[in-house]
Amino acid sequence: MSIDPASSWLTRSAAVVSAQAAGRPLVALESTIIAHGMPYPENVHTAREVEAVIRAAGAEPATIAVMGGRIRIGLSGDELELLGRSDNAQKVSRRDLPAVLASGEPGATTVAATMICAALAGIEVFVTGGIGGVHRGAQETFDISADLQELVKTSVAVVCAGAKSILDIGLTLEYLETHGVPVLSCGQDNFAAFYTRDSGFRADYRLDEPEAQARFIRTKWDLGLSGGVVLSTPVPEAGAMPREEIDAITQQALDEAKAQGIAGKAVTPFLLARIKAMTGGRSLATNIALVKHNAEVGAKLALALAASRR
Ligand code: PSU
Ligand code: MN
Repeated sequence: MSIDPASSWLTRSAAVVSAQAAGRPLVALESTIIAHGMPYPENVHTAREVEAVIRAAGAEPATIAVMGGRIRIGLSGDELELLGRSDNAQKVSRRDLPAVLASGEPGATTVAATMICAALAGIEVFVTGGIGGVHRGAQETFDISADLQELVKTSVAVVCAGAKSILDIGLTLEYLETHGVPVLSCGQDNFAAFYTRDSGFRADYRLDEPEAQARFIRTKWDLGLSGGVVLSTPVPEAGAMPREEIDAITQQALDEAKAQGIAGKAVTPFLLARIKAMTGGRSLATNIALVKHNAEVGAKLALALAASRR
């Protein structure tokens, strides 16, 4: 039997090992949202709540991060706390993984890097807040998140509340269509826009039931059509923000980024931080509500996908 060299970089938590041994489905979670997406202590509190939602639904959460030169699949409560408090965790996307593993520094994985690690660990479903995409003005800047290429390559289902309107959502969907990445929607016809329920763009297929979502995804992979699937579900009505307010704030953040010459991997964190500051605590409440809802949808999908394998 040949030994897979990638597996020597993975360390699974005890909870993940026993879930995999028992055939209990896993749901991957990213760590950028903990290290860079929310302030302490709400980040750690939310990470724990999201894990609890997944467990209550009968699946096992596996929060993914880089720590001590290892890809960690599943973190303990203490490790979540450490990551949540740390102010030096690197933002790790596909191209950064080797460097951060080699340095031994703590790393928070983006959607792209979390997909890679989930696939290495044999996890089919990954829950996040919002995916990266084609930035507004990408015709000039070429700023297209590595998340999209990862969705092209890596066979993991990504459950999200759509994408933030800091992006050009229309071009993001065009890009995914060109590369054959299906965009499914749960609960409404349209693709969601993170803080608000409706991006104004239709998803490719509306599939409300986890069994139907699982059938779609399993069929794609059975056919050898490798690559990811986006499953978008809108933030619950009660948690959504008014569209006009978030649009105005987004425009101001974009103007500031341009004026300050922000570029490269700093663009997304800059925009997220400015929006967070300008909306005060309300955007944080929305963020927490949508991630918890995504976790519920993702856990049900993981159970249905596991059942479809038998
Ligand atoms: N969009 C959000 N929240 C986030 C991110 C994107 O609404 O936290 C993070 C995710 O980790 C995503 C990354 O994978 O930013 C994309 O960064 P970039 O645009 O540099 O690829
Ligand atoms: Mn970018």
